This record gives sequence, C-alpha cells and structure tokens, in this order.
Amino acid sequence: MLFGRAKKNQIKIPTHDIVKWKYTTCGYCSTGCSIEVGLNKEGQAVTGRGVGGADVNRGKLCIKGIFEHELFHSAGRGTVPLMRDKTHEPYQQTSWDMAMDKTASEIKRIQGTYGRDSFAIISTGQILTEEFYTLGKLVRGCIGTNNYDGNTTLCMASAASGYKRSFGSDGPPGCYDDFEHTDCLIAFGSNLPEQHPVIYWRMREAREKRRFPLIVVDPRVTMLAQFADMHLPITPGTDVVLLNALAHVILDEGLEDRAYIDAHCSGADAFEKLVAEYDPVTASKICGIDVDTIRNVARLYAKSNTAMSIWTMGINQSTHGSDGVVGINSLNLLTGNIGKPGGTSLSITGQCNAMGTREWSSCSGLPGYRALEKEQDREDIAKFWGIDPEFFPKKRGLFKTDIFPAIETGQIKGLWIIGTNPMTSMPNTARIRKTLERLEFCVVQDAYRDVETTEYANVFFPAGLWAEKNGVMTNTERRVNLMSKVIDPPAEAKADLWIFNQMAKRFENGQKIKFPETAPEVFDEMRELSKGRFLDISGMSYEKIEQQRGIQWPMKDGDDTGSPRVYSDGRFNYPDGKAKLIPLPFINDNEVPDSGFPFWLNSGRVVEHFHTRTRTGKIGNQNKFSPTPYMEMNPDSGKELGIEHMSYARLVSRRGDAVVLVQLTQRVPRNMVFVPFHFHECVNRVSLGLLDPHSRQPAFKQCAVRVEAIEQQEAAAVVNRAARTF
Ligand SMILES: Nc1nc2c(c(=O)[nH]1)N[C@H]1C(S)=C(S)[C@@H](COP(=O)(O)OP(=O)(O)OC[C@H]3O[C@@H](n4cnc5c(=O)[nH]c(N)nc54)[C@H](O)[C@@H]3O)O[C@H]1N2
Ligand SMILES: Nc1nc2c(c(=O)[nH]1)N[C@H]1C(S)=C(S)[C@@H](COP(=O)(O)OP(=O)(O)OC[C@H]3O[C@@H](n4cnc5c(=O)[nH]c(N)nc54)[C@H](O)[C@@H]3O)O[C@H]1N2
Ligand code: SF4
Ligand SMILES: [Mo]
Repeated sequence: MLFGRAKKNQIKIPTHDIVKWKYTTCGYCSTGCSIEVGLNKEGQAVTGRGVGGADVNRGKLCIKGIFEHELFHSAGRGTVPLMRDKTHEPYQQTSWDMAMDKTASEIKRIQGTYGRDSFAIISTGQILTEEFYTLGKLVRGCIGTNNYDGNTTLCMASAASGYKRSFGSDGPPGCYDDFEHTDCLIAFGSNLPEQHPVIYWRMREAREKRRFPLIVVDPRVTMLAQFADMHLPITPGTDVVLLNALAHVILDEGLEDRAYIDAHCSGADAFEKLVAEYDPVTASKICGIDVDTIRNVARLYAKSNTAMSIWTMGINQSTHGSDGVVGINSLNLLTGNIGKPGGTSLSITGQCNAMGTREWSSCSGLPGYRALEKEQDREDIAKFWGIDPEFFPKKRGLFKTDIFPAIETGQIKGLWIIGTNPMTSMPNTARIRKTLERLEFCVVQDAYRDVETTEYANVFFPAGLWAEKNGVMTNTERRVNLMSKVIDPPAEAKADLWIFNQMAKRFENGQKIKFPETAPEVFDEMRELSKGRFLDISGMSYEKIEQQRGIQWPMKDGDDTGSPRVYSDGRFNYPDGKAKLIPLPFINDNEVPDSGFPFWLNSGRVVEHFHTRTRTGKIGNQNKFSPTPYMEMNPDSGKELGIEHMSYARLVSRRGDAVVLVQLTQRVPRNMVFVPFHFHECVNRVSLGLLDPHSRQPAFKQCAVRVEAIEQQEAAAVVNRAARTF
C-alpha cells in the first residue's frame, strides 16, 4: 500500500553513481549512529546514509552525519609534519622522522632537567579506542609522566566521578531501549533534539507510542523544554538542591522503594538525615522551582512503575557536577530504578568516544577501569606489558584543568596536545594563551592544520580523522561500534595509532613492550585484559560488531550478544555489592550576578556545529545556518539596555570581553544570556570555569557578565574575524 508522499513526488536521494557503500560509524557525538559512505568509481566518498538495520539509528542521521563524508576533502587539513624552533617563526615542512625525533628528544630533555612529571600530555574523546589504549601504554608504560589527561575533563568527568561514587565504578547502567519501557522521564540540562538528535528521535518515537510524561530541568526554554509536559526553569547551578528536595518529598510521603534500599544500598541513614533539611519550602527559595511543582514531580517519579533520568552538560559542567550526578543516581536508587527496563540513571555522553577513553586510555588510571591506587591493578598491567610495576605512579596525577595552572606556576614545561583545541574550548582563553606561551616545547597532533592551538606549538603532527582509520568506539549506552576505514588520510597525514607506535620506538621501555601495528591486534589485547571485568569485551570481534551493528558490553567469551543493561541484579561494584546513598550538602560557590555584572552567562551548542568548528565550519551546508558568534537575550532586557534584535553587543566579564550578534528571544530569562561556544575569540574569553572539587570539571554553564551596546561598524569587523570564514 502506498501512503502520503509515495503517491506524489518521492524524495530522491542523489546516487552519484555509487559503486560501493562502506559501513562505518559517525565520529561526532556519542549517539553512535551507523553510517554507510558511498564511493564512486574513482573511489571518492560522495555521499552518506544511515544504516537501516542498525539498532541505534534505524536508518536516521542528523545534519552532521549526513555531510560527514565531505570532511575527507575539507579545507585546512594537516597534510605534512611541521616544525619550528620558536613559536613566532614560520613553520617549516619536515619529515615524520625529524618531527618525531625532535619531540622525543625534547620530552627526554625536559624530563631529564625538571623531572618525569614536568612534561604533560592532554588527549581527547575523539580518537579510536585502540588508539586510546596504545596512547595509555606509551604514556604510562614508556614516557612515564603522571600529568596525563583528556578533554573529557571538560565533558564527562562529573558523570564518571558520580557513577564511581554511587555505584563503585564508571559505566552508564541504561540504554536507549529504556525509552520504550519507561513511565516517566526527567531530563536535566540536556538539549537532546539539538545535541543528540537521533537519541531524541528514539525517545520521541517511544513517547508517541505510550505518551509517558517528560519533565525538563533547564534554565533555558530549549527545544526539548518546548516539547516537555513540565519545564522546570531552575536557578543556575542549584540542581543538587532540587534533587535533595525531591528525595525529601519521596521519603516524607513514604513513596520510596524500601525493599530495594534495604537490599541494595548503604548509607541510607546519613542520606535521610541530610535530605530532611531540604523541605520544598527551603529548597524552593534556592533553586527557584515552586513548592507544588517540586512535590508533584517527586510524586510522579516515585509513583511511576518505572522512571528514568537522563542528563548532560547542564549537570556535569557545574561546581556541583559530580554531586548532581550522585543526586540523580540517588533519586533512582531510592525509587528502585536502576538496571531495569525503563528505570535507569543514564548520562548522555558527549564526544563520539568519550566512553572509550574512560574505559581504555589510562588517563585516570590503568586500562579496563583499573586504578593506579590499587597494587594488584599495577602489577597485572605491568606483567601484561612486561615492565617493572614500580614504573607506575601510585596515584593519578593532575587533571587537564590543573595542568594549565601547573604550566603557569612553572611545574610543567612541555605539552603534547592530541585532538583537542584548548585555545577555543577552555575557559578564560586569555589565561590559556599566556600559559601556552610559557612552554619550552609544545607539540600539537590534529587532523587540521588551522586549529588555533597550533599557533602555540613547535611541532605539528598531521593526523587522520574519522573513517580514514579503523578501530572501535563506545557510545552512550556502552555499545562498542566499528569504525571501518573508508579512505586513506590525505598526503602524509597518519592514523593516530601509527603516530603513537612510532613514538614508542623512541623510548627505552618501548623496546620491551609490544606495540602491535594494526587495530585488530590491539583490540585483541584489550579483549584479553577485559576478561572477567565489569567491561568485559572478550566475546566481541570486529566481525560480530559489524554484523550486530554494535554490541553493548559486557559480552563474555562465548556469549552470542551483549548486555543492554548493567546492575539488573542489584549488585554494584563496591566490595559489599551495595550502591551508596551519599548526602549532598549544598554550598553556593558560584560567581553569581551582581550590580556590576547582572546577567548569568550560560553557554552550550547549536545543532549544526560541533565544538570549535574545525570540521563543521568547513562544511557549507552546516556553516551557513550559523556562521556568526551570537547571543540569546531576553527582549525585555534588550529593551532596557537599548540593544536591538540582530545588532552587535559587547559581552563583558571580570576576565575579558567578546563581541556577539544579539538574538532577542524568550528562550532565556531576563537575567540570563546564552552563547554557543563554537566560535574562537568568543564566549571562552569571558567564561570563568570554576572547578568541581571531585571531577575538576569547569562550570562552563555559569558566570556573571554585563552587556553593553556598541558602535555597529567596528563590531562587525571584530565579529567577522571571530567567525573565521574558511
Ligand atoms: N550539534 C552538536 N551536538 C553535540 C555537540 C556539539 O558541539 N554540537 N557536542 C557533543 C558533546 S561533546 C557534548 S558534551 C554534548 C552536550 O550536550 P548538551 O549538554 O545537551 O548541550 P549544551 O548546549 O552544552 O547544554 C545543555 C543545557 O544545559 C543547560 N543548563 C545550563 N545551566 C544549567 C543548570 O544549572 N542546570 C540545568 N539543569 N541545566 C543547565 C543549558 O541551558 C543547555 O540548554 O553534545 C554533544 N553533541
Ligand atoms: N564555554 C563552553 N566551553 C566548552 C563547553 C561548553 O559547553 N561551553 N563544552 C566543553 C565540552 S563538553 C567539550 S567536549 C570541549 C570540546 O573541546 P575540544 O576538544 O577542544 O573541541 P574540538 O573542536 O572537538 O577539538 C577536537 C580537535 O580534534 C581534532 N580531531 C578530530 N578528529 C581527530 C582525530 O581522529 N585525530 C586527531 N589527532 N585529531 C582529531 C579536531 O580537528 C579538533 O581540533 O569543549 C568544552 N568547552
Ligand atoms: S546524532 Fe550524533 S552520531 Fe548520529 S549522525 Fe548526528 S552527530 Fe552523528
Ligand atoms: Mo563534551
């Protein structure tokens, strides 16, 4: 039978004379969509499409996935290794050997002069898991610096920290299929339709079938908030207070799942004592949500047969990021909603392989969720790699956000930056610039030559990106997906795996430790090291992963398929097998608006751009929708300040200023402005980034600013520079 459009003009996808479709996985966000890239007879990638049989995306892609194949030919790619003695001199083209020898000798010189930890390494959430594992082996096993971390400290650190505190281990318990079973969903600080469009689509499909209530907690009227049954416009940075109040009502009214708490949780007494202080009247004054709404949401959540919570950066990027995650976990423990279909506490991950780095990169410890603090873990990995366990430090070193201040104080003298662009993505970039200028040696490894941070480097390693490489990545729901190679990296650019392997050869321990050349061999090592562990992947192979369009860990050797959920048996990863209910006293430690800086500055993303625009800024069909740094401002505030819609204004904080194009919109309240962070020389010139005490993640979502009207012509010139049309 034919419906609707089928009878009229059917949408025709241009075929471009495709001779071959190659299976791979999207390399932007952590949804983990399966993509097929279409190649013409010249072997050029000319189109892409979603894979119908893939459980994650079921044929769908968002705008980023649709145009991803254009990245292979995009402007600004790094094609040859570059080198220079001083950072203000022009770069000279060089050979890989020269660039690597120079880097290895500088690492050794700096470590020899100032100590092992004086050379730091900062990586990413966007390379393949085999590459992460190999980098970890190089850093922990050969170079031996303890100041090694990733940009995931800007992104998922609070989620990882909160999971560890509540459940005894990192690892999100739920999956997208939970939308199909839930009776109630709360989304905290997550703008799913723009940032994870395909997860949003999965949620919407499920909600259309069963009409479960959606509650959105976000100070902004986001696209998700517009589709919600209830929108809770929370006072920035106070989610922990709301969570305490929800727990208060649940316990006060006897709506908790007492049998679950008694069997599977520890710490209930101290928790109950603390939340007793957060009655809705007290909480309402801090978090800005009225008393009845707090009570109604608590009752709705606790009385639902199954209920689930999701969250993203509105929770993680806060001075209470880790506590916010713990609070969400506790809400679900209290109501018995962990590890059951439709009942879960699911962090929506950011970057495509932010999970892979948490699992295998050794940034926060040793591979496979092992800890430097545990003697057995150090011994096991040292034995497996064939080195002396005493080579490993006995506790984790500095986080990314503490590495930059350590450069400032002279403790760190050299830096290797891999797949991250701190000159645009770190808070207070003026300070980051000064720290980078203090380095004796800096090497940047990126797919693009025109990344701002390369201006501060002595050596540039051109890397392959996305499907120019093969390996695996883990998505939000613990699904290991296959990235298969579609095309070679351009000119002399090389896969990150190759770069790490070549570097290993230049260190003494690199002679002792085996560094396999191919991704499948590395994957075999990981499988071996995962045996019997929480994140067991020993039953997986590239073939099975491709056949099943991604497999969720754990999957033990001999299993036919993976596991959609963990903790379903109520056994957690603390030695006593119980999850912890942790009391969360709230201390207001943010920079808050005052008379000099009367607005909250909120920042985030738009659907068509990814992060610092090194990729999406080059794709015409994406950049055209959002070419200019802009700011959302409430029309009433605009009127008060004499700032018109689509005029330029200056944003000023205690750190610096930026010029933005103003969009007057009711999406933000009168005391808040919102700026996407995608543009260089923009919001992070102004942001503060106070750190969460547990995760060291910056509070990108909150600081205080004022807005000034400015002369339009001068402003246009500044904005055009920042827009950096490629
Ligand atoms: N198109 C696109 N998609 C992406 C990315 C991208 O750059 N572009 N990046 C990926 C990555 S790495 C990440 S981390 C994710 C981020 O995905 P999201 O976290 O969904 O996106 P953001 O826009 O950063 O922030 C989400 C919301 O947090 C809200 N918020 C601010 N302060 C608070 C608060 O105090 N409490 C609460 N509850 N909410 C608050 C903001 O108003 C905002 O709407 O997106 C991923 N997907
Ligand atoms: N104000 C504000 N600031 C923020 C945020 C916010 O919400 N507000 N969000 C924060 C968050 S959640 C995140 S995740 C960070 C992101 O911040 P960054 O990590 O700095 O942003 P990206 O632009 O994704 O940088 C990744 C780099 O890796 C390169 N690359 C891509 N693929 C490969 C590859 O395969 N190999 C190599 N070697 N390089 C590759 C890209 O060209 C790019 O330069 O920004 C943070 N900054
Ligand atoms: S939703 Fe995420 S993974 Fe899927 S196509 Fe879009 S950017 Fe790629
Ligand atoms: Mo992120």
